Amino acid sequence: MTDWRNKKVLVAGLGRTGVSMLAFLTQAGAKVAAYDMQPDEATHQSVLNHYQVDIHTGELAAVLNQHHFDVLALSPGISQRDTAIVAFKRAGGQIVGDVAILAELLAGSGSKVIAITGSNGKTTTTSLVGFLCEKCGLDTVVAGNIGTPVLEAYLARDGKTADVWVLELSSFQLETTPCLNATVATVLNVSEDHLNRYDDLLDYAHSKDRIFRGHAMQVLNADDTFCCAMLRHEHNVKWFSLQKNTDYWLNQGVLSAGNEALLSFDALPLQGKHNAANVLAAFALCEAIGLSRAQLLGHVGAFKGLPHRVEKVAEVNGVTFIDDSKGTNVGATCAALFGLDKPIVLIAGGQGKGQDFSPLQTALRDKARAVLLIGVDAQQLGSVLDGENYPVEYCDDLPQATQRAFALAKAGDIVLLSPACASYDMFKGYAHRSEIFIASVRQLQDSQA
Ligand code: UMA
Ligand code: ADP
Repeated sequence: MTDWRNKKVLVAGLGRTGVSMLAFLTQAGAKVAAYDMQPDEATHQSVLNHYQVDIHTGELAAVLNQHHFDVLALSPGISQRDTAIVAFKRAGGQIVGDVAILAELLAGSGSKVIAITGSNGKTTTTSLVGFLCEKCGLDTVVAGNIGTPVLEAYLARDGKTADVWVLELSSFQLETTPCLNATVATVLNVSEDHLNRYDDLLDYAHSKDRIFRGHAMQVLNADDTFCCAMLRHEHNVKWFSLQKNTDYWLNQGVLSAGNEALLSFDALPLQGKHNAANVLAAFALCEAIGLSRAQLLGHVGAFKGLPHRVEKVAEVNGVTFIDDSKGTNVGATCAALFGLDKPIVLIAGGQGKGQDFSPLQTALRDKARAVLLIGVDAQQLGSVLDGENYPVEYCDDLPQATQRAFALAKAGDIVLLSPACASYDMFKGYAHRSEIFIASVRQLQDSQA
């Protein structure tokens, strides 16, 4: 266990993670300073009110050159490839992240750790696993990329151990986690995202693969080439699949464990086949820590899914409106399209993050009634869909796209908002984008009443 006393630590990034690391490290006796290139005004003041620390701003390189630190405690939003950080490491400095600190604290505590990453489905699967663990009577902590930083959750326990920690981990958080040693871990899938921070898809996949370091049992997606390549022969492994007869699979609409039928996916209040994959992974993870199949089957039907993730908003004149504003990359939107079995008018576009949009061609073929595009990278997305057998139109904003989608849809169709893009060019975030979509649908409903 690291002895933090008198270690000189610079906490870099004063978002939620940074503040939680500051709180933990101060309590652990480290000599802490903080850095943020541009701290939020309220956070800056609140940190000064609670801690006696220097807060550095501006260029990280200048701060690291002017002061001596033993350790840099990095927030996930800051890449270790920053030249100042590379130089710091080369000079013998140590890098640490909040998940690595938690892993050390939990070692030998008796708590089980379920760790979940993947390009898509992390939050849904983490919430479902947390829900099932709680319903099965375990003292459960759910933390990580889902929202509550792991050390904030740890400090809130005030020394009380938990039965199980369910951690949603991003590739960023895994970059600073040398060995999580989870009880069981999964990479749900790998598709393009965050490529501005990695050399290529393989580099990004490598960072996700770090989740298996230690003795973790593996839960792997048999339908995903990257996940298959993550198999470690010395580890226990369980497979899940939407196609193949594996440990947990979807057999003609029935969630199954090998040859045992568990329940029909249609009986669950979740939309889209990708959610069947999330449920199968959740079963594998929960059974790996000893929860019984009978108990899990008793509770899974009560999980309603999460907002803005393939969520039904309303039906207007036979047209179903579905909100998948959290579909912020191509892989997510493809999964949403593949998982819905009706003709679709898709509303997409926003900030494309440099992604390759071409997988959307196949996902839309034979299924799209029309595609309506909005946002800064609309033309880039549209150029990939040129020459397909459905109309592609450009709209000024989301309300206009929603109205136009309704005009083009036929009774029995779905209007799906699944942008495959980030939202920040036009909205405050994906939840704000949903709000505008839902308000536009309500207006349509009123106009038809
Ligand atoms: N900052 C710098 N220098 C930089 C970048 C950021 O100083 O180069 C500063 C910013 O000015 C800001 C602070 O760092 O004040 C923000 O830190 P952060 O970006 O690490 O964010 P946190 O508030 O600590 O939130 C992080 C995760 N954010 C990111 O990974 C970007 C949250 O995931 C996570 O919920 C939280 O920790 C708790 O674990 C968000 C996210 O978008 C939801 N994650 C990505 C995703 O899901 O795709 C990975
Ligand atoms: P994450 O936390 O990884 O962003 P979420 O559970 O929030 O994942 O889901 C985000 C979006 O990803 C959903 O709106 C849906 O479009 C898509 N999605 C969810 N689960 C999966 C999955 N297992 N495979 C592919 N796409 C998925």
